[in-house]
Amino acid sequence: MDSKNARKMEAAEAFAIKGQVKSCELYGSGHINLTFRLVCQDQDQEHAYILQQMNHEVFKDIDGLMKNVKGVTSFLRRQIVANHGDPDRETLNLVPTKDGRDYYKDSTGNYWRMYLFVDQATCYNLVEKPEDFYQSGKAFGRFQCLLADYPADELTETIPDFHNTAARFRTFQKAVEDDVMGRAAQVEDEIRFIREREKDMSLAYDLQRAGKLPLRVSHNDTKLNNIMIDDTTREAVCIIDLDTIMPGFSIFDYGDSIRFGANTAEEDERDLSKVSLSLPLFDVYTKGFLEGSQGRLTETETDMLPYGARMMTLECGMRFLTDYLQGDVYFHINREGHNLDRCRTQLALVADMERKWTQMKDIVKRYQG
Ligand code: ADP
Ligand code: GN1
Ligand code: MG
Repeated sequence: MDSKNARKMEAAEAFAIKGQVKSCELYGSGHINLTFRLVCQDQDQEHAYILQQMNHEVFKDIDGLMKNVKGVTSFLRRQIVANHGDPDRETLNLVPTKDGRDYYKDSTGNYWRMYLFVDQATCYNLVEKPEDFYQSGKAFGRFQCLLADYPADELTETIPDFHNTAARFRTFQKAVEDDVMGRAAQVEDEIRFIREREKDMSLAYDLQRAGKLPLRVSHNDTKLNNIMIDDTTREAVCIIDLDTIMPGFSIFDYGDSIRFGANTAEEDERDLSKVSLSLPLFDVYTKGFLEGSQGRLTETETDMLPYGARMMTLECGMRFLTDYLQGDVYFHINREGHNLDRCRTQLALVADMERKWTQMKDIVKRYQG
């Protein structure tokens, strides 16, 4: 067994699993953690789990992060039970280690956690049915309502300035200036595109400072593959990837879902002619999100939804380009130039949103009520 496999098995065995490990394979398409599907055999029964090696380069305070996950999942579990739902499927459930902890530090200093595997549900990278996207809008809108009563002061800010786009821009400028990989000359068009939009980047925080945009406990990473759609009922059954739950803006939770799910192409599509904002998908998600939010959003928040979508897309494109310039040190890549491909889809999508700006505004107005 090589050392990576040995560590994975060491980690799996540290948790209170049922039966013997049968298989443990890489799983999913997340960009940050290393995720495995673990299957254990207990006599004639199989039990499946998600085993994750957490990225402690990205998340510096693993203990604080895991306190957030534990706190939020316990809080959600109580609400699901009160509503007669299925708490083993409708929220993430941490599996404790054999000595009763929420995570495990292995012999080489890596951090691991385990969740029950949510079966018969799928995470999509592209919307297959518009109804699924409507359901995910409703679920993310509702999720923010559920978290409205969560004590925000108990949350650790797992990545400071996570959606502070102006701060992200400063990091981007520095990456262009340093140009450690000698790649800047090759991406002048993309750099110019981003720089031309600098003035819009601080609007959300400016409004917040002026008391016009509330900070809310939000998910902050609401892309379609962070929500599980039930294979039978086609309802959004479980919101996953809770690493970035912290105070943020509702418009950015909405916006990140649009960025990923209302794109007619995948996030890393190389053929940019396939990239566009689908207005029908924008429409159904907006409907779902506003229904799920149950009238809790202020007028300014609703007015700012299209801005949230455009800003999350621009910010994400800028983050991919920053990482490309810095040598692909943040997002996992599977091929040469992967982060540049991702950046280009995001910038193409921003350009299309700018072309469709009036229609986006009109759709939001229609559901504003
Ligand atoms: P990352 O931060 O790297 O995106 P995620 O927590 O989103 O990691 O997990 C990566 C993928 O693993 C998800 O997109 C999903 O496909 C799968 N996954 C995560 N948790 C579960 C779970 N409890 N049950 C089933 N699949 C899961
Ligand atoms: C990362 O962890 P994952 O793959 O769900 C990233 C998001 C980006 C997204 C782009 C902690 O999300 O912020 O929007 O990639 N998560 C973190 O696909 O940086
Ligand atoms: Mg994820």
